[in-house]
Amino acid sequence: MEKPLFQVAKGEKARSVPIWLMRQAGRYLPEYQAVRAKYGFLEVCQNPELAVEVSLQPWKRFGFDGVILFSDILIPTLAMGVELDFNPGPLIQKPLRSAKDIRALEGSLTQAKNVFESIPYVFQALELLKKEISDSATLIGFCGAPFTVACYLIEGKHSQDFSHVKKMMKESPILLHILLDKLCGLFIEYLKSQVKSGAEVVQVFDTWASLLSTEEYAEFAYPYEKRLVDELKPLAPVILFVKESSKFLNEIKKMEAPIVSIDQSISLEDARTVLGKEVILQGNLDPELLASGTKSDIRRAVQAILTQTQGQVQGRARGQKHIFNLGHGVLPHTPLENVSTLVEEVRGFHV
Ligand code: 1CP
Repeated sequence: MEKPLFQVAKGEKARSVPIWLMRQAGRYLPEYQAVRAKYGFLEVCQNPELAVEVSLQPWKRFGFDGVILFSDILIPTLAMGVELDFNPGPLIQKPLRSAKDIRALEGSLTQAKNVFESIPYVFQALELLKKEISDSATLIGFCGAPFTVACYLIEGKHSQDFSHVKKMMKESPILLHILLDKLCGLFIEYLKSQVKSGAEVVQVFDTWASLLSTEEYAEFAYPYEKRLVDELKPLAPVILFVKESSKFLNEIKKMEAPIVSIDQSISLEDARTVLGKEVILQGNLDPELLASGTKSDIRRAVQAILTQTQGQVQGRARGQKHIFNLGHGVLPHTPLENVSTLVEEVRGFHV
């Protein structure tokens, strides 16, 4: 059977508009909370059976077209010896602040070349997931982009002002580039191994590129995103997510990523005007509207998005180079019935 998400991701026509949600597994689901009441977050990520169970929860409940591996963007840094915990966001024991810290990491990175053997549970989980979902949904792998992961490694945790990252950008940009380059090499191997283990589409998350000016984006984020996209796109469709990407769309256009995820700060129509006809767009319902809106707010917002991407223009369908998603991840306070309403409304739209 043809899978709509995989078809659209490959640039083919599908019989329906595919939908999945960033952060579709997680705290808003009672069945996820039940697993987390028994196991720590890292335990779930490192145990293939638990990771599979949690990855499948949103698919079983809502019937999304995609199943994303349950893990975190910091997990591959375990392969380079980073000491990591979560509460609930990432906590790094020894933040990287100096040339010495980064040089020490370089040694571990050389050893981490074989990411497949260093963190086998990720790839085992993908193989199990592929067997479970086979032709019923598309399996999505992912990694963080080097800049976003470097932010956590340098700050040590979520930061309000990212002052250490900004300091490194100004005072030792070469050091930052060394770190970004090392992470990029690791993530290319990581995503290639995910594809070998069954991931059919991969998404690169550059959440904290949103901190950057256009010039800084061009220097510290774009080249590494581009390397990841260039290396992976011959193997699988690649989705690029950059938070607040509207300010970088002219740069992103040059990257020729097959799929670009757009947040709610710009309409998909305007994003397409900049990015061109060929690109596949993902997005862009506001996660806050999904969490706090009424059913009719949600239905109206879905129709507005679908009319932009699927609507008829002078009798000709605009085509469907669109994967329905949110502008960013599902918020923990999102009511389950709002997610059901969203899926129902997208499913009810006839292309
Ligand atoms: O149970 C818990 O309390 C842990 C909360 C949690 C969850 C459910 C974390 C810690 N990570 C995850 C899963 C996760 N993280 C997935 C799973 C697949 C899915 O359903 O989508 C993915 C893709 C991520 C990616 C991720 N982690 C990003 C990029 C995407 C984004 O939303 O911007 C980022 C920035 C992180 C860091 C992170 N890990 C966890 C938290 C709470 C955070 C954010 C912390 C912060 O605000 O800085």
